[in-house]
Amino acid sequence: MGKNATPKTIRLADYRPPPWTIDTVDLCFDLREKGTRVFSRMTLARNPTATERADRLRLDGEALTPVCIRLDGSELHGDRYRIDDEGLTLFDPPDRFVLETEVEIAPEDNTRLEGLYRSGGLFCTQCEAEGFRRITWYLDRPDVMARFNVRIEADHARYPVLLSNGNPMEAGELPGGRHYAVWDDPFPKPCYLFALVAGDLEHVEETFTTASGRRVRLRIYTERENIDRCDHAMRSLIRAMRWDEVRYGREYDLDVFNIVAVNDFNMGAMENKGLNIFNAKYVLARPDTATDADYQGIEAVVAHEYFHNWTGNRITCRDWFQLSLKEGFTVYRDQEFSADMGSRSVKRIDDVRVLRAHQFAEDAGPMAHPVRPDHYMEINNFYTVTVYEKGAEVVRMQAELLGPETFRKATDLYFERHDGQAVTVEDFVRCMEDASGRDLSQFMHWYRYAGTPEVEVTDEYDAADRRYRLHFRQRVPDTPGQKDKPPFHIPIRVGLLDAEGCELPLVRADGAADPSLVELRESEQTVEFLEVDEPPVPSLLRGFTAPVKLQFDYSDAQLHFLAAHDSDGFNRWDAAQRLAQRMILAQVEAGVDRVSVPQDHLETFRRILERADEDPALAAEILQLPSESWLGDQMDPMDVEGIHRVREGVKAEVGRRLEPLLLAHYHALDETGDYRLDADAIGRRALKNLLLAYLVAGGGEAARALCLAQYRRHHNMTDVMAALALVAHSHWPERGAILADFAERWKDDPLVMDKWFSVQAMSHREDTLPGVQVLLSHPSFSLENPNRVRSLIGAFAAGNPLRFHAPDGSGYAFLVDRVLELDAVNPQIAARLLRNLSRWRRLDEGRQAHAREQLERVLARPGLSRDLHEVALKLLES
Ligand code: 7ML
Ligand code: ZN
Repeated sequence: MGKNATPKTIRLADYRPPPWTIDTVDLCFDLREKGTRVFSRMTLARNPTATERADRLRLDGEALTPVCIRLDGSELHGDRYRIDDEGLTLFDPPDRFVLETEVEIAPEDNTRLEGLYRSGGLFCTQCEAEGFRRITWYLDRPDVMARFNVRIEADHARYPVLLSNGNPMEAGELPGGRHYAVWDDPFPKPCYLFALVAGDLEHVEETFTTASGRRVRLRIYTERENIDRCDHAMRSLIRAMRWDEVRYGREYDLDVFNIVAVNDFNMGAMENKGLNIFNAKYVLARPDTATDADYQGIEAVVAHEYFHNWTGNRITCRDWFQLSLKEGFTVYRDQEFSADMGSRSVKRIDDVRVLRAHQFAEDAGPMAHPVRPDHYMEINNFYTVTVYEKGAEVVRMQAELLGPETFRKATDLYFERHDGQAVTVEDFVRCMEDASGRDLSQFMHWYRYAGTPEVEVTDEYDAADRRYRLHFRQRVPDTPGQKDKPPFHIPIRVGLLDAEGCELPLVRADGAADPSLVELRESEQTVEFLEVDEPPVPSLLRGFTAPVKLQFDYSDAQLHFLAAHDSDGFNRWDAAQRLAQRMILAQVEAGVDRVSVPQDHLETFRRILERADEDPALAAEILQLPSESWLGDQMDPMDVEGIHRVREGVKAEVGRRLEPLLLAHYHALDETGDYRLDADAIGRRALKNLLLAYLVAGGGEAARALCLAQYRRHHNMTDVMAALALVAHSHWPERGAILADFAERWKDDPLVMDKWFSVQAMSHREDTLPGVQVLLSHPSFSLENPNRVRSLIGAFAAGNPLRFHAPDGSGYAFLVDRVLELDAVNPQIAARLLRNLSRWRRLDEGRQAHAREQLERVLARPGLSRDLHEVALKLLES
């Protein structure tokens, strides 16, 4: 076995400041198709705040071929240093010195897509978290912040564009058809924010004038053939820049801001200082190639990466355990930005849907970890929904507790106090405390303990005293390595509705300043409301103010009432979801032969549809059934087939019973004129396509004709994909021809072909897995491209519970075959893919046996990557 055989655990408790710091680093890249060289010249100084006096300095470095090492100008003697697989050790270095090194690297062979690699005809980088060590020897840790100056040399004809961080300083010609460019970044930064791009790229350009009058040149670079798809990303960037000025008082700080779209990228995008690198999926959009969801994704990711300039770059993380300091906060910021750009409740619903479906599952499974983990083997495995989405919820709760004005004061303080520093979650929370005068020590539990708190609520109405009481009881479940947790500090927004559905005024017995905000701190707590003239219906956890599972014994009638009348859009949706879940799970558990839908559900459905004009996007959210995987998470063990059968049965029954109504609304919502991308048009398409899905499930001939016509009209990609997904599930004779038509139109467009792979991988048909097997050899597919892997293999494993969890274990065997192949190509992607097995303990015994066998097969493989090893181990240990 190789160096990865016994991965060691890194612990937060072992954090020590670096023994030396790096003040400046000058890099020179001699880019070649073969034999790329990296020259580095760094000035180092002993760190005065180091806790002990070290006699050696360890620099990280992997897959580097040494050429030369010089210290203060002289070639270093062989007994002054040692090189191994993971770095360079200098013995007895001086207190201050200049280290010059030269290494050779092989970006052309780098399929891991970490460090410097080739993507198509480009050179590009991805350094977060620990990719920089694959470029040169360095203190590859975020608390070492240095000033970078970068010179790039490359063939002029093949690589006319040479980019790095900061401001462009100089460029010119070199002998032999080569040229160079020099970039200087005036802001000290950790090396994970380093970036370089070289290639033959086109760009679009705009000028942005900041609030204080600074002019910034904005550019988005892409391959020539995609230059007509950059508009939306550019407009999103400008909106994000303005929003950050208004909402947080944050201005951009360099002369240029560049975005590059690349085809081969492990994640969504990366916030490198002044040079964001993006997965092309989150830049490129045109109405005929991108869906509404794609457009919204681009706006959110562009904003997310831009917002990192302050939350991540100007203020960075002390160590990787603090990852949520930048990611949780930045996700919160991008969520609020999107909420301001579109419909706030719809955005909240979408975010909570992701949180509940993925983060709650993570928190309840073998990979559960706190928002701030205290140990890891491979940091790449901790870019999780817990660190990101629950981390965002934890920031949101603090904003909720402080209120908007105080929260703004607190963030102002954070930016002022910590600008230019590498800090911790405690530093952030201390700013919240200092700005508000509140004690948030109990609140810190949210960072420290894993597991989703469960809050049980009961109520009591006292007619004689006109008092209404809510009794709360909270419990935080045990998670791997953490038992018997103390009660959390939980903000719960509430409202009370009278029989007409009107808000009752809230008068709190405890005189709370904000009577609608309940702050739980105890395991059991009661809140009393005064002057309540009738027994109210409580609307609890409005806007989902805390990432908890809230239990209240609502009657069906109360839920129907809330779904129709709650002034909180989020809770209208939530009530409808609870009802649908109840109805479906009851029938799954009863094992009914004939699925039915009660009359009052149809009535609520009708009522919401009839009022849908006010907010079609919200109506589409409310009328959507909970997903199979969410429903599965509510059962123990989950009944994969039962859930699928009943959920489809409900859809079909609604489609049949409401057919005329659905058809009428479908036609009313259908776009006649030009395609528009505003919130209303997006909402109308979402609702229309949901109705189409119900109609097709109902099985009527009219629905099928509508669906085929919608595909053939090719009006916009949202409508095309909605129709194509329904076609892909179907046994219609046209299915083959339509899928072939789509592939023929889009075979040269990889991002669109990803959609074609996904709809086939997610098809309910029994022949889906063999179909996916065949698609592995499609000319557009490649195991080396993460987007292709996600769209075919990831979509099958994550988006098709029925076929992935086939009772014979074939889905698991297929996944593990691919994971093992991939581990040799791209360990990060392999490890992510394997996580699709993390629910395996929640399945029946037969499926568990198959899953265990496959996980054991992974662990038995010699030479596993650290990434995959850690995931397989944790999944089996549970
Ligand atoms: C989250 C990112 C990474 C990993 C991007 C990589 C990032 C790390 C990077 C929300 C929106 C867009 C991208 C991501 C995401 C997983 C998710 N610093 O900016 O966080
Ligand atoms: Zn981020």
